[in-house]
Amino acid sequence: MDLLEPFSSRVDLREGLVGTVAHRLSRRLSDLRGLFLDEQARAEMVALGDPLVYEVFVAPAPESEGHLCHGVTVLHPGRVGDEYFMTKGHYHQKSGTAEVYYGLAGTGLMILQTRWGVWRTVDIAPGTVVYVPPHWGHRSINTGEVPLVLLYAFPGDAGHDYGTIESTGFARLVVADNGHPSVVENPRYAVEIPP
Ligand code: PAN
Ligand code: ZN
Repeated sequence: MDLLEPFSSRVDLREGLVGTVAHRLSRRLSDLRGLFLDEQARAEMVALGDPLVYEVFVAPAPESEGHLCHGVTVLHPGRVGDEYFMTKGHYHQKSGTAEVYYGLAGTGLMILQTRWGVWRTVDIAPGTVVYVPPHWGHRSINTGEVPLVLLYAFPGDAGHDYGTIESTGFARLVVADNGHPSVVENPRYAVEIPP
């Protein structure tokens, strides 16, 4: 039996996760080609400075069965056209694995979607716990003016499928309408064909 030493990290609302951190993953707007509806606006923003959209601070839990991968996502405020900054979004590769998110700072939404087009949105703010049940794809969206900071934990063997969302998108977009978040149909959404 491999016995892992207990460890702890600390959440800093500006710095993300500090202390015991395995790695830090940064996504700039240049990494998010094709994610936003207004591709021209995205390309212009990349040329004008390529803002940091989000960072994921990953605690050093093994990515294998029995463990709990966890960390902190810091999603910055901003918009591409009318669309708020958001994460790429994914399904778990091992589809029957769930996830828990906990809102630490900022305000936003999570959009969750099944492979057959059922979608839901859930508001997230400090103190909100969101349960992402097995089989639901998920994406976080910052609809506020300050970073949206989220703690997450999911089974170590879950894995990530980004390709499906890259090809289908989510059924809904979250856009600013007179300064307020509005959930609208995604004209590019392509539902998957059930097997
Ligand atoms: C989270 C996400 C994180 C970044 O840890 O990975 O918020 O979002 P993307 O992975 O969609 O870029 C999670 O849901 N892990 O399973
Ligand atoms: Zn996930």
